[in-house]
Amino acid sequence: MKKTVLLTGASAGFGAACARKFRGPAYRLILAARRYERLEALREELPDTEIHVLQLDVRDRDAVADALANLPDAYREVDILINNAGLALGLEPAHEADLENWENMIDTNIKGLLYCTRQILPGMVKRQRGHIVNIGSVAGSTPYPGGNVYGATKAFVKQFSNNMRSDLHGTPIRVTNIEPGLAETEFSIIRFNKDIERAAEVYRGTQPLTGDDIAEIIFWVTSLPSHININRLEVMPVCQAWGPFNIHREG
Ligand code: NDP
Ligand code: 8X3
Repeated sequence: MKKTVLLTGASAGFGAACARKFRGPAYRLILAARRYERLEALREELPDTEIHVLQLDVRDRDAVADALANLPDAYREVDILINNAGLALGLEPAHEADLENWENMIDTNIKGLLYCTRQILPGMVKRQRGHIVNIGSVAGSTPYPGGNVYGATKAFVKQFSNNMRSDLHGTPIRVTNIEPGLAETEFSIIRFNKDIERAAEVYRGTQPLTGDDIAEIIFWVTSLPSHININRLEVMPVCQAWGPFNIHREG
């Protein structure tokens, strides 16, 4: 049976890579993000795939509720929710960090994820089928200087995933938290406010994870036999061990 996948943050990085990985006749995709033209470009790139494009800011509670309550008929029954939209802003220590950046990360990484989940989950429970894949981070477990609120939002995502799985115990619904380490996407460009050189320095001399690597993992966890639940999956490139500053660089 064809599965419906709701993918937040589909306009770049892991999300766009997931759209490409889930292309084809087995899935119908709801692609959500703020940058509508990027989503339209993806739809044009994937003509063999049923796609509904949703311009959505996950921080807007009413907009999320409205958009997800009024999906076109064919897309109403979401089988897989990939809560991927998220960001880090800044790397300043807690005593110097920008409060607006903190609020933005909390609103996106925590509250946005909750708004989407709360809207989609009742239907999954009613239908007795579904899989929620949250995108956490190694930063949710490993502290690092300047990771303060970003890491705390991802710790929230990890524990919320665990607790949600407890709530759903006894149902067939699966919950997975994917926890990537160093991955080259637009993540650092956003974190450093479009300072391209500073962002490039994060990956200099390394072979980081790619969006395709993470999409492969998400596809795998959602394709496993239905009695298997991957609870947490932490993944780093080989050049990284345990923290964003513990990276082996060539040259
Ligand atoms: P990118 O910056 O490449 O992509 C982020 C995506 O999130 C974009 O599609 C962006 O779309 C979307 N997004 C951001 N804010 C909002 C919002 N308010 N409403 C809707 N969509 C939003 O980064 P990644 O692909 O790397 O990041 C994806 C997830 O992976 C994030 O949750 C991030 O924290 C996590 N992660 C990333 C790692 C990395 O090293 N790259 C490692 C571990 C976790 P738009 O701007 O169009 O709205
Ligand atoms: C992104 C990975 O290590 O930069 O979640 O926080 S890290």
